[in-house]
Amino acid sequence: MNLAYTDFIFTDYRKRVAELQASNNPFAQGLAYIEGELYPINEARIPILDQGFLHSDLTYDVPSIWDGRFFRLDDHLDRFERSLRLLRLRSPLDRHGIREKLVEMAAKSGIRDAYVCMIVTRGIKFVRQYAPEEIENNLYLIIQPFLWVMGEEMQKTGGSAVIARDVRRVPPGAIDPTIKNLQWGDFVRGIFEARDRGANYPILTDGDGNLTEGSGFNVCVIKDGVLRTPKRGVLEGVTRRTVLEVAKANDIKCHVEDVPVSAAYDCDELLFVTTAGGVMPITKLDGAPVGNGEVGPLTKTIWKGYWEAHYDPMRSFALNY
Ligand code: PDG
Repeated sequence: MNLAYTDFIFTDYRKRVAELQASNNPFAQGLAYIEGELYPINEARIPILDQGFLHSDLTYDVPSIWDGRFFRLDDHLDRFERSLRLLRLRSPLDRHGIREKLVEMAAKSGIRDAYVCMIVTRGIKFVRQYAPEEIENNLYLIIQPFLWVMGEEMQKTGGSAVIARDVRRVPPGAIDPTIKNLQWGDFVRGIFEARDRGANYPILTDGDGNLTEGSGFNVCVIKDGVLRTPKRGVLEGVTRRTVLEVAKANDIKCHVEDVPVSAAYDCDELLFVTTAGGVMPITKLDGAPVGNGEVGPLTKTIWKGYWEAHYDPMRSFALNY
């Protein structure tokens, strides 16, 4: 039998998905916490006057649960708390409260592989009329079955990408990309451009000849055994951090620095990394093969190490269902 490298996680994952689909738990498709109440995901509604909706005045974060274990939750909470502080937002539940609620929600749903989302919005008062201290902020929590920016089939062969030329990444002086935000105007344009050019994903530049990131993922290029990933103009991804740790443990040299666009055209291996999908190989860029056009050996090493890390008690903890 011809085993794909992706079978390492997907064989068991597919069985868990089938079990979840057969479950009659009302929360099996997901659940949401809104103003203190839990709702099945399809019945969950937000107030129309929420400034998160009207002005995208919010921040959010996305950790994951894999095979019944919460992965790097504290790292996501650290980033979330920093984002809240910088945006002058206060979560109605503190860090401990969010943690407890998410654990409770996951257990209630029975979802063993989850995309987890926490959002704090400004609430219903607009900052044009009220000072931040006068505004009560809203917290939303969501647990859904795991979402894949790149699914199993595409991971086997690698996806295709373009370097966007119609749109650049919003500059950090306009919107700070280290504060996780849902101002996705540049990414949405990038996704349309990628599709128009027959590809799956866009990579956005900083408009000054350097790579930044793509629509929901960090970018890594590998050349002559050295991994490089852009330092500025990007979200400092938790997945990227794990990837750097795994790479170092495998004697792959890593640099977080400015990465010129030319490095993407001239690399051996190209990968996108995000919580919602993990390590995603890109084997075609602007219509041309990346390296030899196949998923490369270092990508496979990093991919495996990334998923192994999900069972490391230093990085994850088991939930009681
Ligand atoms: N850069 C951006 C702009 C992101 O939105 C994300 C995560 C990352 C990098 C990677 O960060 P981390 O490794 O901490 O996950 N975005 C996921 C993707 C969702 C999607 O549907 O595209 C998220 O926001 O859930």
